[in-house]
Amino acid sequence: ILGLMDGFLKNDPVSLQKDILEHVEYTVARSRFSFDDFEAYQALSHSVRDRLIERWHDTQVYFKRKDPKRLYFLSLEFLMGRSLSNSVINLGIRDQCADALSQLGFEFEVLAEQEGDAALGNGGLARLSACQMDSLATLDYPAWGYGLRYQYGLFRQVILDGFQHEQPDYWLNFGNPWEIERVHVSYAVKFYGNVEEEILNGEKCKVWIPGETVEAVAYDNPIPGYGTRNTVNLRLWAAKPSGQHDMESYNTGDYINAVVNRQRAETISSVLYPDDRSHQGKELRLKQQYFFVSASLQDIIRRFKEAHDNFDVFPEKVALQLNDTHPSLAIPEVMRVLVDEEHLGWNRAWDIVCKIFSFTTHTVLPEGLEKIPVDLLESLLPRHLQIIYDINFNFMEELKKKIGLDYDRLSRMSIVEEGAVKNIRMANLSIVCCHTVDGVSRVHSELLKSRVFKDFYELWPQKFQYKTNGVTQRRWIVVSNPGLSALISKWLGTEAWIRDVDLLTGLREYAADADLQQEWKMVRKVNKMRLAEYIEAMSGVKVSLDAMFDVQIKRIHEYKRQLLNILSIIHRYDCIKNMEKSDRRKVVPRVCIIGGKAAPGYEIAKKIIKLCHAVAEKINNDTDVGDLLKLVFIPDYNVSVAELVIPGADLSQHISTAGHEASGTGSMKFLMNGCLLLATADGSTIEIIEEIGSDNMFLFGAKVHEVQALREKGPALKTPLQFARVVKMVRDGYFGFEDHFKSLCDTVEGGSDFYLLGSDFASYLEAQAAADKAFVDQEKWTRMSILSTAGSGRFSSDRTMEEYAKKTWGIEPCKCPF
Ligand code: DL6
Repeated sequence: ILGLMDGFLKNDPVSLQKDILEHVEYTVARSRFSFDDFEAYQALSHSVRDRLIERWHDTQVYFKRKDPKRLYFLSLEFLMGRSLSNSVINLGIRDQCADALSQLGFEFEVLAEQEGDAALGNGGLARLSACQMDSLATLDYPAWGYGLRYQYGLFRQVILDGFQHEQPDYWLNFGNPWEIERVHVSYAVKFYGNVEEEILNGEKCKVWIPGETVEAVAYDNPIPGYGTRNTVNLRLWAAKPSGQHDMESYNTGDYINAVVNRQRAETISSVLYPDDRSHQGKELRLKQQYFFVSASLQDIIRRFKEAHDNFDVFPEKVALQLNDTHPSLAIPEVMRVLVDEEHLGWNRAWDIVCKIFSFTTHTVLPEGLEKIPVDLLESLLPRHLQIIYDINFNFMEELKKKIGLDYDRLSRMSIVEEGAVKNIRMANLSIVCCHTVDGVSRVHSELLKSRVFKDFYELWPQKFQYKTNGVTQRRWIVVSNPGLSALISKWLGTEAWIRDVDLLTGLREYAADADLQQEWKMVRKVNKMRLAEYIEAMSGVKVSLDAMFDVQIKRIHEYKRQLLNILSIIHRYDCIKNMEKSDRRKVVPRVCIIGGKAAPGYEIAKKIIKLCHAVAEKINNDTDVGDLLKLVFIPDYNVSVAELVIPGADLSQHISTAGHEASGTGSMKFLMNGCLLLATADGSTIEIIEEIGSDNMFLFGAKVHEVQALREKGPALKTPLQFARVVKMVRDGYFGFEDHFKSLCDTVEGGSDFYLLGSDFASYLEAQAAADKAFVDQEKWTRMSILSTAGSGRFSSDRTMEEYAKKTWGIEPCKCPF
C-alpha cells in the first residue's frame, strides 16, 4: 500500500517529541508535564524502539518473501552494552532526538548515561558477537542471532580494601526497553528420562521419553544496520515453567511444593557463568547449552518447514555457526530431530549435518577446550549421548581406513576421551561434523594447525581457515568518540567511512598536516579531560592531563600479564625515588590505568587486582613523586566504561605471552581511536603491525616460535636484576600484605615463570622507554596516532563478516528495499 512503505513513524524532531511525550504518559505512566531524566530515557528508548520494530518487521517480511539462505549465529554470550546511542546513530536520528529533547529541557548525553549495560557475556568472545551482529545488519545479510537471556549478567565488581568482591547484576530491575517478549513464540525443551525403541512402519526407531520439560520463551532484540533499513534479530531465550502439568503432584495435594518445583525451571536462564577459561562438567551449564540450542533449532526448523517440505534443501537455506564449542550440542540435536522425528535415516541426516555447520574456536589454551563427563550427558541427554557414540564409531572406522591402527592418534582424535572420568570432547565433535573450522587470527590458525588440532589438520587440511577478528567502527568510533568521528569526516570530506571503513586510509596523506594535528590533539585532549574526571570520581585520584595516559583494560589473566605491567610500574616508581631531584625533570609523567574483572574462583587473578591497589596506594600518596606517576584501577570494567576510557588513552597495552592470545580485539578499538599500542607480537597484533608498521607502535618480547625453548630453559633462564629487585619489593612487604602476595611472586620466580615475565622484562622496559621518548615529541606522536587510525580499517568486523559470508556460510546480502 503506497504511503505505508516508509512506515508510520516520522523522524523529524517534532514527531519524535510527540512520540516521546506519548510514551511518558502511556508507557512510563508519568505526567507529560513532570518527568525526570530516567523517565525521559525510558520514553525516548520506547520511541526509538518503535522505529526499530517497524524496520525489523519490514526486514523479516522481506526475508520471508525472498527466502534467501540464512545465517543462524548460535552463541551462549552476547556482550551488547548499551543500546540507545548505537540505535539512534544507526537509524540516523541522533541529531533529531537531541533537538526533540532539548526543547523539552533534556540533554541526549545525560539520558544515554541512564542506561545500564546488557552484560550477557564475559569478554572477548561475547563482545565480538555483538560487533558481528552490527556488521551483519549493516551489510544486509539475512542473519539471526540466538542466545540466552540471563537474568543475571556478568557480576558487578566491587573493590573493598583493594580486594575484588562480586555482586549480582540484576540488569532487568528497571525494565529493558530494547527487547520484545514473544509469549506466543515458545518451545518445550526436554531433559533427562530414557530412550525407548519403537517400531514405526516396520522400522526400528528411537523415542526419547523426557523426565522434565521446560518452556523456552523468545525475547527479540532488534539490531539495526547503519545506512540501511535492514534490522536483524537477536533472539534470546528465557526459561519458564512448562505448560504441561505434573498432575500427580497436584493431585497428591502438595500444591505449594508442586508450584515451587515448577518455578525452578527458571534457574536455567538465571545466571551467566563468569569464567571465560574453563567450564568443566557443571550440570546447569550443560542445561543452559542444550536449552538454547534446542529452542533455537526448533525455531529454525519451524521456519524452514513453513516454506519447504524436503530436508534435502536444508543446506541451501540454512547455515549454522557455532560460536566456540558452547553450542555444539546442536550437532547431535539436529541428528536427533532428523533421524528420530523426521525419520530421514542416519545417512541422509548425516549428509545434511555435514553441510550446515561451521565452527569458530576462540582459544589456544587447553583448559579452554570443553569436555562433558559422559555420566552427566547420559543422565541429562541420554539420546544425544547415543548419537555422539554413533558419530564417533563411524568416524573411528573411517579414520582407521585412512591412518591404520595408530592407537595413539586414534585415541587423541576420538570424540570420547577414555580415562578415570570418561568425557566427550566437544571440540573434536565440532571438527568432525563441521565443514569449516575457523581461527580468529592468522597466528591462531597456525597454532591450531600445528599444535592444538594438528591431527585433524593433517586429516582434513581443507576444513581449516581463519578470519581475523574485527570490531565495529560504528560503536567504537562513532558512538564512543563523536569528536574524532566528526574530525575524520571533515578531513575525508565524507561520512562514507562509517560503512566503508577502508576509506580511513585517506587520513594517511594528512598525517603530518599541522592543522589536522592541531585538531586531532584538541579532540584527544577533550577525551582525556572526560577520562580524568571519571578517574577522580571513581578513585579520588587527580591526574594531570599532560601525563601520558597508559591503559590496560581487559579480563585479568596470568597470560595477559597485568602482573608484568604492575612490576614495571614498581620499577618506574623505584627509579624515580632513586633519582637526583634535578633528573626528575626528564621523567615523562604517566597515569597508569588498569581495569578488568577476575573470574570469582581465579585466586591468582584476584591477587593481581589486590597488588595493583596496594601499589597504587603507595605511589599515589607519595608526594615526593606527585604527578610523575599515578596508578589507578578502574572498577567494574564493562562495555560502557570501555567507551569512555578508550578515546582518552594515549598508550594501550596488549602484552600477552606470545602464542596465548587467540586474537585480541581491544587493541583494534584503541587503534581506531588513535591510541598507540605497546604490544607483544601475538594474536592479531601481528597483522596490525603489517598494516601500520612496527615504527608506529612499541613492540617487545619473545616471539611465538621462541616461547617453547625459553620455557624449557626453566630455572636456567636469565632474568634481569631489575626484575628480581621489584619482585623482592613485593615479597618483602614494601606494599604490605606479604603473606598474601607470596604465592603470586612464586608464579614468576624459582623456575616457574610459565608466562615468561622475567625473560621479557628487559625488552618490555626498553619498549616503555621508547614510548616515553616518542611522547616528548608531540608532533611525532600525533602523526603516529593519525596513522594508527588510518591503518585500522582492516580490523573492522564488516571485513570479517564479509569473509565469513563468502568463504564459510555461502550467504548473500538481502537488502530490504522499502
Ligand atoms: O575471538 C574473540 C576473543 C579473542 O579476541 C581473544 O583472544 C580470546 O581470548 C577470546 N576468548 C574468549 C573465551 N573463549 N572461549 N571459549 O573470550 O575470544
